[in-house]
Amino acid sequence: MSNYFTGNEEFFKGIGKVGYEGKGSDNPLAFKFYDPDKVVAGKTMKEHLRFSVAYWHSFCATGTDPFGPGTIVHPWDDADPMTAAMKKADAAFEFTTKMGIDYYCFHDVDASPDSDNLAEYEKNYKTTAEYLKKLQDATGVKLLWNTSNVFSNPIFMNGAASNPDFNVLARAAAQVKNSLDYNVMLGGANYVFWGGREGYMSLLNTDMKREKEHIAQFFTMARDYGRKIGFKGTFLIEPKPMEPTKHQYDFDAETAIGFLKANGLAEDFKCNIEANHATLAGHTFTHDLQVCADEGMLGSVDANKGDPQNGWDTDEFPTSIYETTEAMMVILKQGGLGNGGLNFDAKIRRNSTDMEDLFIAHIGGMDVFALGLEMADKIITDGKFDRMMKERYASFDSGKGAEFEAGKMSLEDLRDYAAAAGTPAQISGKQELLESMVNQYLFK
Ligand code: XUL
Ligand code: CO
Repeated sequence: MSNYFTGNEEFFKGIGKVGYEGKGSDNPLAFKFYDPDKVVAGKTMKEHLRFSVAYWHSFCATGTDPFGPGTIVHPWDDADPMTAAMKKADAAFEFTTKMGIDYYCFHDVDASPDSDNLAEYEKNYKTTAEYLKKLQDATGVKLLWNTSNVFSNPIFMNGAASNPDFNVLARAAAQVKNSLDYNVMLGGANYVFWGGREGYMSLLNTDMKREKEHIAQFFTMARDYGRKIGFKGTFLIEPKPMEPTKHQYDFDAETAIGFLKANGLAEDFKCNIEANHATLAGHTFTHDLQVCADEGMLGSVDANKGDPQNGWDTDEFPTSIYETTEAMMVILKQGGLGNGGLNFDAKIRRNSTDMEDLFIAHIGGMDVFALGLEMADKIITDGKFDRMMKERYASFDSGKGAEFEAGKMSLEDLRDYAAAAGTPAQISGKQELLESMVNQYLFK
């Protein structure tokens, strides 16, 4: 088993490399649908899906909730914070290589011990990043993105780039600078900004206009610095409507894209769409994906799911074949994720306490996306949905409809056309038929 990890100690003992066994397999530690080298729509599943492991949920979270302490024990914990960081990195790369996943994502303080003292923070981060580089080189695992956690430390209780205190904003900038430096060193494909505490709880103490201007300035400086030091990847904004603040500024994809365009950032930034954030915003996952795809702004995905009965970010592993099929339809139609990927920003439940549960959760998530990819490809290749969509808008393909689209008609022209055409006939949207057709693909 030693070829599956490079650390000093094996943490996930008794679990080897996860392989594909097919849908008939009873082995919980095998893929049923994800067959990495299988070619679908001209590329292997591995190339399409570009899975990534989230450091924070997988190797840091212990299952704490507001009602009780952690339940999940990490054998890589250590009383000395730097020793713990190295052991955690070993565990992360052991897990990722055993899963056959090519990418990982991390926040600065997931991997490296935080400190209020900037010099100590920087010293820790340097040592950790150098160790991560060694593990990347040894395993071939790559960095999909990193980011700075400028929301957990109490310093950031009033926000980071939106903080009313310039001193805190500068401290956040220091963390972002460090993360960009190490992103370049580690060959990161993207750099993420999730809003953290960039939002407000009450307008009675918040100058919203000024805070948003500060965020735009902050992003501009980060973009300029990143490009200066050779960051060639994509900057990503990860929208979320609420939590931790009552109102997050990057509410949803539409809002984030509008903000980027208004501030001259759309060339360098795209969106990282998280399923559970889209649903918290009152949208579907597919809605936010489609909004981005339509604008050429879909950069990457945080693959997870919420709970339809819960109004918060439960960050569960994806299991819905309907959601993944629709998501993969959007992704395939836009020609793939480019240098983005599917990052499992998902955590095992508080009472999932066996070491193997982390594997089982990722296997389930990868399988449901692999199946979604195959189904999306079938649906797109068959072309029935596209034909029905085209037919629905056919009145704009020729005649006056086409003239309207080309901007060749006035409001008076439309009035005269309506008068001549008479009362429009009812045309069914055929929603139930389309929904049933999806089931025919999934279960035939
Ligand atoms: C929080 C969230 C973050 C980002 C990275 O809801 O999704 O983990 O993905 O900061
Ligand atoms: Co996320």
